[in-house]
Amino acid sequence: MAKAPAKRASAPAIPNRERPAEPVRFEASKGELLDFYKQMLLIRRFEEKAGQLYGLGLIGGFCHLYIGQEAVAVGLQSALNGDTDSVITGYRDHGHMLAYGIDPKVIMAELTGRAAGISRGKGGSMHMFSVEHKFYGGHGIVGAQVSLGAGLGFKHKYAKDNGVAMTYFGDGAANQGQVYEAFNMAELWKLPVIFVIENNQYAMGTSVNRASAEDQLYRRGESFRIPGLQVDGMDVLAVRGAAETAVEWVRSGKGPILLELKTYRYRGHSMSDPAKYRSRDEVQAVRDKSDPIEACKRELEKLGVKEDELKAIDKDIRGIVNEAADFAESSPEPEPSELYTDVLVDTY
Ligand SMILES: Cc1ncc(C[n+]2csc(CCOP(=O)(O)OP(=O)(O)O)c2C)c(N)n1
Ligand SMILES: [Mg+2]
Repeated sequence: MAKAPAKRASAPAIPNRERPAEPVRFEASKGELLDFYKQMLLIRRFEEKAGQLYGLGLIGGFCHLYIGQEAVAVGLQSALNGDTDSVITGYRDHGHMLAYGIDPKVIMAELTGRAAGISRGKGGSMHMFSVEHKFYGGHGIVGAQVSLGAGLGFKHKYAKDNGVAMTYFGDGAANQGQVYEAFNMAELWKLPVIFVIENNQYAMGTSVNRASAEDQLYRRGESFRIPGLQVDGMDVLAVRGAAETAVEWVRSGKGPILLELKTYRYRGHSMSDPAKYRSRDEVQAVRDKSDPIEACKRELEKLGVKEDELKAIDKDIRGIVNEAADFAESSPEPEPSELYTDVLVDTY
């Protein structure tokens, strides 16, 4: 049985290594908190719609939803500079794109395999990409994006563009060999990379406790002298606070940092997972006690935001998502001739 998301733990000391500042929970203004709320709700409603479209057969192939993990992408990416900083993740990628301000229409069009999609309808859920938005995928090979993320960090350092590479991966991916090769190079060359482990407690049907000898994943960088912080990934303000610490550390040239975000996914691994490895009660307990959007709503209510205003926001967001779905459904599929474009045909 998975553990409930825990509170942040301090970084253990690495001998002769400066420690990052202790993260402070972000003090958001009402406007900032409303923004976080809207972004998290957009991801949730978008993913619910994607689940429906999948059920209707409008989305094919694999489809991994981000429901439950919204505070991670929103809290972290709100601290980035979209003009300079790059983001890369695995196949559970819709939320990271929405949190980076990419139009829901082109994401939904990609999911449904339409020419207007962000990868021209030829990538689908797992293979979205936008250099323009500094979103570098969307990768189906578990852990592959971590080495690529180190490469993005190398690029930022080489070009002296002051950017950082936010490199997300899962608790399962954290056991992949190439992750540690990337850690070594990133620290050795002091690359500006924020490694983010989204510990949603499961890798497909395997819980983190069953698969990981060291299940305190924020410690996984210690052998490479990369400091780590464990963060409550269900609290958008705690996430944003940790992001501030991480961005400051990395941007000032101190090398990479590792964040472990304790979170939870409510849906199955992908749309085709019946999730028999955990009980409904377990999922319900997290929903009841730790839902990131409900928690944010309670904070907003404390700041005097009224129920009516929150309802109006939900209505607006449902409108945006429905518009994205209508756009996707009414857009044409790629021309058959597109089968032969964007394909590597040379030999090297
Ligand atoms: C190299 C490789 N091995 C196995 C798989 C099959 N696979 C896809 S997702 C997954 C689990 C990964 O879990 P985690 O890293 O925790 O990410 P999450 O799905 O929880 O976001 C596995 C084993 C794969 N895609 N690539
Ligand atoms: Mg996982």
